[in-house]
Amino acid sequence: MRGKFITFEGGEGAGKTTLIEEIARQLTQEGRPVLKTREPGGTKLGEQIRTMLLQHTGPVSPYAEFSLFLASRAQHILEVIGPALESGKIVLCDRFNDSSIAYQGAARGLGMEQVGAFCKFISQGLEPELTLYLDLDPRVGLLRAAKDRKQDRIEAETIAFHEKIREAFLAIHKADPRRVCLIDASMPFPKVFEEAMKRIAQHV
Ligand code: Z5A
Repeated sequence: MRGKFITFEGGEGAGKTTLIEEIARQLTQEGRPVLKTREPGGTKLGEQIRTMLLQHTGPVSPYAEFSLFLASRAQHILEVIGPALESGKIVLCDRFNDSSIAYQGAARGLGMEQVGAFCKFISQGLEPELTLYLDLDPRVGLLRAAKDRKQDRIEAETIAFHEKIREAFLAIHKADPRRVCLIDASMPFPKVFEEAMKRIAQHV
């Protein structure tokens, strides 16, 4: 692959979307080819799956939920991420395998290792070379997210659920600090951006 695959992870309202926008603007200004995308979503099929995952009312089996995230990812790699990397782009992706490991593996209780193994299979070994994990107290993140819009099905989970997600991301960072860089997302946004650009400059 000629491009660079960079993912952004964190709990609700940590600032991923805002950060990706700014990084894309900066890299584009520098004349670099950039593609912004997100999970679940990024393709027509993936966006339909996203609506099902976030807006469905009534009980959802954690296995069904996980399978839908994987389906969205497989299509995303085929249609968007793979071709962009082949053509030499810097792909900035809002969430990827680490989200499945944290949300479905840890918080939904399917097991981080098990979920990790399925993710590896579905993503056919494709791994980000850099992951920026925005670490934030979930109470603060949920308040930030609530300012902009109505809560979705996953955001509406208990605070204990969101705390498990943070613990899982911290464990993922601890297990692979070379790939997964932790950024303190409680800092003012310009500091978060500066820190993120420093990390990215080491890779692009
Ligand atoms: N999910 C899963 O369970 N399994 C999986 O495998 C995958 C995903 C791939 C996707 O929804 C959901 O799917 C998500 C995980 C789950 N859970 N939920 N719900 P999403 O994409 O809609 O949710 P999100 O990724 O958490 O997006 P978000 O809530 O919009 O958060 P964000 O993108 O990290 O934050 P933001 O929109 O950039 O910022 C939120 C607000 O904070 C906004 O007003 C900003 O101006 C403000 N902000 C940003 N940075 C700062 C700083 N530094 N200080 C103060 N305020 C700030």
